[in-house]
Amino acid sequence: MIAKSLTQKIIDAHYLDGKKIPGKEIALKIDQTLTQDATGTMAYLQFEAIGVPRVKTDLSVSYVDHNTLQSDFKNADDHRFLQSIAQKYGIYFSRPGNGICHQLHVENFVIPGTTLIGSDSHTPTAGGVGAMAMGAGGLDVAAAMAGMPFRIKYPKIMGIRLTNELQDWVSAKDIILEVLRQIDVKGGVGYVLEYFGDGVDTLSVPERATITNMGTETGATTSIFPSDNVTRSFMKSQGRENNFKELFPDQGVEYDKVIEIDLAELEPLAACPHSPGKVKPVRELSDLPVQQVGIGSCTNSSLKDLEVSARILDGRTVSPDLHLTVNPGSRQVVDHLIESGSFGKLVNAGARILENACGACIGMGAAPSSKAVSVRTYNRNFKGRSGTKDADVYLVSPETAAATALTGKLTDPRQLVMPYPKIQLPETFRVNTNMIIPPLEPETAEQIEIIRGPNIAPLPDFPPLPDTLEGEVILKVENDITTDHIMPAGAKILPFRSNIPEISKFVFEMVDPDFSNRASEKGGGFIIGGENYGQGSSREHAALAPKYLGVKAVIVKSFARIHLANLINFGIVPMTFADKAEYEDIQMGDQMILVINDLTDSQICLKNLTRKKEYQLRHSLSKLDAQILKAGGKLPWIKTQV
Ligand code: MIC
Ligand code: SF4
Repeated sequence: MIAKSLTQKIIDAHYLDGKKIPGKEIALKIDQTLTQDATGTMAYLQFEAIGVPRVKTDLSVSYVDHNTLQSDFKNADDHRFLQSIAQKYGIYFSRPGNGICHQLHVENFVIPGTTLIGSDSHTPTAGGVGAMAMGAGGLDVAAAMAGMPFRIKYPKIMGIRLTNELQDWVSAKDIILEVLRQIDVKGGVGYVLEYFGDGVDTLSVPERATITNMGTETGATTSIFPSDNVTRSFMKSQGRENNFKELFPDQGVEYDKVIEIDLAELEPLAACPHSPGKVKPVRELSDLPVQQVGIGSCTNSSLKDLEVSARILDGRTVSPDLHLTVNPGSRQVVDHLIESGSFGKLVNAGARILENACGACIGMGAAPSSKAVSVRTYNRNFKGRSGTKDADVYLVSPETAAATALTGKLTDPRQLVMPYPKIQLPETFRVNTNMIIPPLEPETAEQIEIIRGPNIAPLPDFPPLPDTLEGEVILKVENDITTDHIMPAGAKILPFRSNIPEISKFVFEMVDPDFSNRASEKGGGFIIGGENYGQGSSREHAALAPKYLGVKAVIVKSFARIHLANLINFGIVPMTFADKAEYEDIQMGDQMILVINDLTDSQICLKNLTRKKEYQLRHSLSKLDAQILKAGGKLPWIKTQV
């Protein structure tokens, strides 16, 4: 018998069909789903359109954590819509202010050995509890709620061996930053990252969750830790021991690739602007003046993260040269901080306490000043994401962030003259689920009326694709274009997530402010891009809004996984160059023709009428993907199936 990895065990237990060969498509049964409000409104509009009376998963949860600024009626309308949808369709609803979806899911719902998909790219956070948890577009989550399988490319497995133990002042964030230093933002594509080795035993579940959370930034399908005694104690401390299941890889499992991290050798690290993969030791960056520090986000807002920060700040004052924001992961975290007195320590040191929500991480308030250096415990530092175009964002551990908050300069926390505050997690957490509304009984649920404010626009209709796509190149972009470039977030734009006509006016706003107008005028066209196109978020608006503007095909050197799936779901043809050098040849304004009558053919020809040239294209579309594309996208395709 072949020794199996954690991932292979979970896949085998959820396998429905497909070839278990790396890169080939397989279908999985999905046990749990989660959504957050910024992607959830669209996901539930699509779920409604599919037309099943109640979710078919074991558990589905709708969180509200992104759009909580409520500068006008729009966010609040979305919240009411989401709450009524949850009640109608058998979904748990986590009320606004309860906390960040990933932190809450780890506290309340994750079960080792299960499958989870979420309409948020950091859903792999749950891999810290031994679940196979993946980010997906909202439509894929809607389909899973309707009981349909989730399709992924069968992954390769990268074993990450952790040995020894972290030194004082070095923490889980530095481990994932080291992974990023080694494999960068594309190194995880096609892989699941599995952690093993004796170093694993030294990490608590929230620390593991920090690592699996930010594994997303490597492009990996997901990341996972075994479910061991540490997991058992954590679940017990959350009153959920009955959900515990042990899960280990088989002895002698062979990984497709192995990387090694000696925890004892690690030092405080930082990801430099503007990529989570540009990692350097903090000591090499010391003395850089800093204007803002942010502690929190789904990466580092657990009790341990905020306790450590509070103890470092205890009795001192945040440097007058900067301001410090803290966004706790959940009410449970806050409750414990109050109990231990640490909340007061943060407040008295001068921290600006934000809501238990995504907040500054997604540019919802607390934008840094012009040309500021902002040091954050978050997971993404893409240009402009903070809300300030010319700000430089560094990603660090809570220890480094708190030390920096005191000195006003990027500071290696080992320079602080104090003993390292070692945090003991509570044996029993203060569990209080009163802000999570459980599903209604089916008879009562049926009576619920869905509440739709004026910001909830109906879904646009997309017709089947013709055999020939014609048009101009309306945009040419470089490598590593993120979904934050394609469909920016932030306080101005996020409120339109349930309104495609409105949000589409902001597509590529930071790259080319004219894009949306030009696309509409020209009746759409083609986008040409470089490597890793669409990295970052799971937001399907990065496909849906360009589609609304008439984008027909995106032709690039390579794609990021979730965005590729989203393009297919919304009927935009995704192709890659057979010869990457041909990217250079094509210019904005070139007239193109792409014949797609047979998408099962692995070679497709792109004609450039302006330059009188032909280019060979490749794709990784399965037969099913081809059908979905031709139908105009996944929703019309599902309708043909029902
Ligand atoms: C993000 O961190 O970029 C987000 C906002 O959480 C996104 C989801 C979204 O765009 O709504 C993600 O990571 O998937
Ligand atoms: Fe929210 Fe930021 Fe986490 Fe995305 S990365 S889920 S915006 S906290």
